[in-house]
Amino acid sequence: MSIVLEGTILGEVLGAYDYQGAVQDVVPFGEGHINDTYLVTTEDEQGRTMQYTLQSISTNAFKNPDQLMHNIMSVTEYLREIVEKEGGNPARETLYMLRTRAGAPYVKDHKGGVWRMYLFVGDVICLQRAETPELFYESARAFGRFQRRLSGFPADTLYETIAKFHDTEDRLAKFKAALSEDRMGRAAECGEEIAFVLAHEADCGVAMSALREGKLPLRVTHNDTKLNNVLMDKETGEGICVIDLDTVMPGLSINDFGDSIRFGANHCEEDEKDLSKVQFDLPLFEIYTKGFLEGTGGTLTETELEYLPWGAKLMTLECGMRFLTDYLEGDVYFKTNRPGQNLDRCRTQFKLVRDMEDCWEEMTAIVHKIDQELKGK
Ligand code: ADP
Ligand code: GN1
Ligand code: MG
Repeated sequence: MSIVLEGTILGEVLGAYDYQGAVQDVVPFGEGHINDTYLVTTEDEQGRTMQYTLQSISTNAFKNPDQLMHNIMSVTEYLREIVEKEGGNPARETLYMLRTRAGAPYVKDHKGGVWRMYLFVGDVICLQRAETPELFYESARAFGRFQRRLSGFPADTLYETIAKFHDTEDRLAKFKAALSEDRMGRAAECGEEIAFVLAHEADCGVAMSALREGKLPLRVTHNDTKLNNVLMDKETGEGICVIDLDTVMPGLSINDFGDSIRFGANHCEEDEKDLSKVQFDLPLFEIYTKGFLEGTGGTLTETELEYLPWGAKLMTLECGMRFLTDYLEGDVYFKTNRPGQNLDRCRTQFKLVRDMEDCWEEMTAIVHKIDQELKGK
């Protein structure tokens, strides 16, 4: 039995594609903060079912869909070749974007919405929290491997899909602009958080200065390495497919490392209200470091290794600043489902930054120890 989609936007969009079978079901899916994702199930005449991911891309976040989809098409095609060469399974180890009947990489609906469709990777789990250290380790290997596999990709052919995405100095400037405008009159209730940002002004320049000085290389990076952006095999727990490729562009390896630590090296929700539950977990930091360095396979420079703890701290600080900026601006960027959610998200991030500061020496020592172990020293 197929469902009736005539006259709906979903029907209009699906009509542009040559998927297999008839559509049985379309359901909202996933817990991303940016795009709207649907799982589409179809069935052909022989009763075989197929599943697809249909996604409407946030045009608020991503201003140029042509450039965005150019990046994704070229990166996924490249990854397919690399995975094949390495004897892997390209159908599971990288996303496969469908082209429309007209050969385009995306569809624009009559209201201006931008949509893409890709094969759904089945028999996987997608975690919102590091449920076990082993799964966190597997996610680290997958993100590290992703970066290694793209190390030969020509970075200058990629567009910057969000300008200055992880430019923490620019994020600070945007925060200050939102604060001085205080459009919603919310600054008064965020005194502590505002003071926290201002006390960390100098930190915001650490990675950007190292990049300008040529100490840190620009690489092809993912830039959004949350645990729920990697699919893990349901049976083996292995991290198999890195998803959410909208922000793949030239960037810093320490940020890919750092964003995963920010999201995964703790046991709380990103918007936890009870800050006593928000604690940076050093053993998880160690486990992730091990997996990531195994995955990157010796491709990181000594300076990148030295700056990994900075990646963790800066991605957490920056993300907290972004949540706070969005709160001050009226929750216009990150999806929210309750009032005050962006402020709560900001608070968890700043608590994690404080925790990291408290164990900075241990973090540095862990990176050094694991690096030495992997180099067999
Ligand atoms: P967002 O930018 O909104 O985070 P994502 O591309 O990360 O968008 O998709 C949102 C969620 O949808 C993911 O966290 C994941 O749970 C699910 N998802 C997306 N693509 C796939 C896929 N190909 N296979 C399985 N799950 C997927
Ligand atoms: C967004 O799209 P999603 O939910 O994977 C955001 C990240 C933030 C993250 C915070 C394009 O990630 O930068 O770190 O929320 N993505 C974009 O949870 O802004
Ligand atoms: Mg996502």
